[in-house]
Parts: sequence; structure tokens; C-alpha cells
Amino acid sequence: SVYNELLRLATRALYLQRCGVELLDEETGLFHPPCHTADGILARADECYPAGKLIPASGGWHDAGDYGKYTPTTTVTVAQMLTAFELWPEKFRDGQLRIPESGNGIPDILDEAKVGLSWLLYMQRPDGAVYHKLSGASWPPFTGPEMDGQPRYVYGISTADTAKFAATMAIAARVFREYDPAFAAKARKAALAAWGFLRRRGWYWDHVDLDDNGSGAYAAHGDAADRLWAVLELTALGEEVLSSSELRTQIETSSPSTVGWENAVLLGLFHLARASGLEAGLREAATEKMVALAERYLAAARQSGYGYTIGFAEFAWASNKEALARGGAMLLADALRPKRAYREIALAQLDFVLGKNPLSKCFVTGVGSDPVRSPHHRFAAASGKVVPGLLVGGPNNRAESGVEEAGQGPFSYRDVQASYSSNEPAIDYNAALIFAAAAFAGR
Ligand code: 9MR
Ligand code: ZN
Repeated sequence: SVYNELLRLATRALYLQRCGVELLDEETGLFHPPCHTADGILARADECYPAGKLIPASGGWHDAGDYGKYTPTTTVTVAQMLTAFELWPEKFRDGQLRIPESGNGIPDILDEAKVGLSWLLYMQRPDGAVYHKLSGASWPPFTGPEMDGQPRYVYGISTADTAKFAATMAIAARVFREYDPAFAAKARKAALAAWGFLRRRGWYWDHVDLDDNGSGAYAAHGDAADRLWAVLELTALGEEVLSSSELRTQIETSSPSTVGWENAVLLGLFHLARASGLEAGLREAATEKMVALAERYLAAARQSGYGYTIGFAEFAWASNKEALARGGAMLLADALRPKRAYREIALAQLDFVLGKNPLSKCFVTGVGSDPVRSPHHRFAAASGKVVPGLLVGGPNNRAESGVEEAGQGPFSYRDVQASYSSNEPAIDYNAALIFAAAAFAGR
């Protein structure tokens, strides 16, 4: 049961990131009045609306140390939470997180996932397309979120975001069927509307550089991986979107990576491999792809005394998340083709971020004997309190912030607020942590 509290805090950290509502948390003493309640106004005219139109999209989660809300991270975060729940339902209970919804008869992790999903539904245009992000035009000051009074803009749609949305809503439609059928039906309808848009349109992103002056770019350079993810999830849901021979070609020629905001094909392959009523050959093809990836990371881990999958030269922005995601790829493969080494190496990734590393530092706030103390996190800084359960990006050779020392592998890290490139948490980093903690938590 040693990972149970970690799982609880890592999941609960999303609750502490909620936007658009008052936060009044007895457990941590954290408080802020309702924030960003006027989210948001359309930054530029598009095919459906004039510039300045109010697109009601309050709610959701603050992405990271900033107060932006992004489709790329919200989708993959929800998708990983729901996948963890599907794999290990016995580890999630109603009442586990002590959040406002605790006691409503639905496992808390689903309630929390719904916060992200409900916001995503707001981000869909009537024609099915989905907006990329919602944020201010300048980076917010280091104050509580309620003090960030600048206008907040909804920035242009993209087919990459629309596809990520379709995939995530398809997962939600499947998982919520048993717990909240009305919501599941809504998610399915939204997924199909997004898919309809994708069928009518090739790769497109309504973007100008100015959009990124006060928020992360989360730039996509195409939408092929996202479209494939959507196809796989819709198929797993039982929708016929491609012929089985086309599907097979797409699976066989795919190149999945770890699950992240850039690419979440791996989740689609996994859900398809487990879908009932599908040709065994298709499921087998998906499994082969997943096993090949897991084997690659296993070989990498064998080069490291820590069993870490990230080599010295590979530490980059969000290396902690990448390691946990590599472990996650092994856990997904393990669920299809059990292999002890997958679980051992996945655990080694978790151990590393929890402190079994050259700095003996725990990269999660509020956890362990030497946790992160000064994350690049506006709300934590303003409150003067610990916001527990947040995983920071970790060692980063490129040291974009200029604060941590560059090129030092696992030592390129500093626990100071200014180090946004090594010491900032983000919801998608926590999703990878939730997944790993869920795998090793007891029931
Ligand atoms: O997590 C993101 C990482 O993969 C990118 O390399 C980096 C630079 O583009 O951006 C990270 O995301 C940040 C986002 O742009 C803005 N909110 C904070 C995110 C975490 O640092
Ligand atoms: Zn907010």
C-alpha cells in the first residue's frame, strides 16, 4: 500500500488545479475565490463566429504553473486517467480523494475526469471542430488565479485538437456508459461530430505567432497521429470508421511513441487490442506494435544502473514525465503480454522520480523526505503553501530557463521557482504519475 497515498495526492492535485470555481480545501488549507469566470472571447473571427464572440468555456483545469487551459494536455490527461481506471478499477473509489463530489456514488477519479471533459465539450464548435486553447494574451503574474483579470481568449481550431478530442470523447463514451449513461451518450455524440469535421477537412490549424505570447504553443505540425488515435478509439467504441483492411494497414505502418500531448496513438492501440468483437488479427497487430515499443525501452533501461530509461544525453523538458510514460508503455504491454521485466522497469521509473536518483530528490511536491519545495507554480507561490501531489518536469539538459545548469544530465535541475524548464508541474505530467502510481498501488 506504499503507493496509495501517492496515487491519492497525484489525482487530487488535479482538483487543486480546477478553474472557474472557488477552491476551499480543508485538507490543504488552500483557497481561492472563483477565477476566470468570463472565459473566454474568440481571439479571431472564424467560419462560425465573429471575433470577440463569447465562447462560454469556464471550468476545466489550469494547465500547469500558468493559468492557461489547453486541449492537447486536457485530452491526454483525461484519456490516461480513464485508462488507469479501466485497467485497475479496484484502486479507485468514491470518497478516495475527498473532493466535493465524494459520496455521490461514482469513483472520484471519474468525477475529476469529468471536470476536464466538461470543459472540452465547451471547446467544440457547432460544426464539430475544436479550439486549441484558452488563455490570456500575456503570461499571468505570480498571483492567485482570481487576480489574473486580463481578458482571456479562445484561440483557433485545429484538426489535431479535433482528433484528440474525438479520441478522448470516444474513451469517455465507453467508460462512462456504466456510471453515467447520459454523459456517455453526450460524449459519443461529440466524438462523432468531431470525426465528421475531420472527414470533411484536411490538416488545418488556425494559428498566428501572437497567440503564444501569454501561453504555451503546444504546436502541432500535422494531425496524422491524432487522426489515427481517433480512428482506433472510435473503432474500440464499436463505430465503423475504416474498413478492416485499411485499419490493418494503418496499424502496421504506425509508429507509436510514449503517450504524450504530441502523440497518444499508443492508448488507441491498447484500447483496440482489448476491444471485444474485433478481428483477432487486428488486435494482434496492435499488440505487436506495443510490445516492440516496450522492448525498446527495456533495452534502454538495461544501460542504466538505475534502470532508468532516459540516457544522460536524453534529459529534456519533462524528462520525469517521459520516463513515467516509458514505464507506462511497458505497463500497457504487460497488460496484454505479461512480462515481469516490464513491471520491474516501470517501477524503476517511478522510484527514480520519487528520489532514487543522483540528487536524492523527490520530484513530487509534498511527498517524501526531500520533495520539490519551490515549483514554478503561480498559485503555490501566491498561497505560500504546499500544493501537494504535483510532479515537476525534472532534469533538462537544454535548460531553456537559464537557471538550471545545461548539459548535466540528471543534475540539470534546480528547485527554484524561476526554473520553468525543470521545475514546473503540468496536468499531463501528473497523468503519467497517476498511471504509474495506480499500477503499483494496492486496492
Ligand atoms: O510540457 C511541455 C513540454 O513538452 C514542451 O517542451 C515545453 C516547451 O514548449 O512546454 C511544456 O509545456 C508548458 C506549456 O507550454 C505552458 N504551460 C506550462 C507547460 C509545462 O512547462
Ligand atoms: Zn482559473
